[in-house]
Amino acid sequence: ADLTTTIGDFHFDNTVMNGAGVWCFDRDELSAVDSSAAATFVTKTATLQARQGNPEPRMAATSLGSINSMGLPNKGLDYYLGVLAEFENTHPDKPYFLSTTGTDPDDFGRLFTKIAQSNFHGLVELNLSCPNVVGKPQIAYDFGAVERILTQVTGIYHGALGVKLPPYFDLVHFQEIAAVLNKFPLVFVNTINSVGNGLVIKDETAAIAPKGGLGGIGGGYIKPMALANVRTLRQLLNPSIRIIGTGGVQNGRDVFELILCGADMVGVATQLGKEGPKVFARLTQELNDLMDEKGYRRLSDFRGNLQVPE
Ligand code: RRO
Repeated sequence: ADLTTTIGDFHFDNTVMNGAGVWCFDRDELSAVDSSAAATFVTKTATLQARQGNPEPRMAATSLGSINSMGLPNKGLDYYLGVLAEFENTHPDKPYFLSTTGTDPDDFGRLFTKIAQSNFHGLVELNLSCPNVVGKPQIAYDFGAVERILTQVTGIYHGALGVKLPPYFDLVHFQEIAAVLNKFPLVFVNTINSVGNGLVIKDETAAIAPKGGLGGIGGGYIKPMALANVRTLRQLLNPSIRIIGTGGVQNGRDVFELILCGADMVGVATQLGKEGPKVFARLTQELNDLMDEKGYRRLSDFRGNLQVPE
């Protein structure tokens, strides 16, 4: 089947990619995803300065998914811009994603001034949903803050821009975030980040150390929330805003369901961590087989076509 997809003016020859945070910390990890069947990659979320992140243990896998409180460890914006320049030179027709965020209100202007002055010509994913920086709330649960940041960023940066959102759980919140996002020339939203501040226990001890054991939940636990967020935002956002669906993908059927809810591209994080970059070839094959069975030849044959019983 034809698994090509489009976000803004960018064309991709497949529909699966990594979710930010997994297999994207440095050039070696990004290179492994680049060489896999993935359509492209997104970098680890970059801040102005490199960060060490939270104390270990800060990530744990379970049979049902994962918990993490990494705390935004990354090599800094300049590093990722440098690596992206290499990949963009080597693969001029392959679009890449840079993930970035601020930890202070005045970071955003500086980040996007730097990106605008760089040679980067891919897509920027502004992460408004990190749950794990001690003392910093998830930005996108504050709708006024989202509007202020996007007003500033879109005044500085005119390249392809999208946002990474946390899961929402109330229909009023879906309406409020969509109303804000629809005011800006975004080309995509990526939904969802991990479900913030869950708790996993092993024996009598929290599985991770930071924040008293609380961390972002990923994997199979969160697939229903990912589907609901993709579906509902697809119904509320301007049609020009494409959707990257992320959350709970373990097999080709999960990729199919996110697209059925309206996703244009699908992110894989927890399962990529468990399986490594060969996961992309498996997911691609499984999606292909499922589409063959159903007689679908391209993603647009079923994208957004979720049926609901009468
Ligand atoms: O680094 C992290 O702790 C982290 C980030 Br920035 C994020 O956006 N989502 C997540 O689950 N972990």
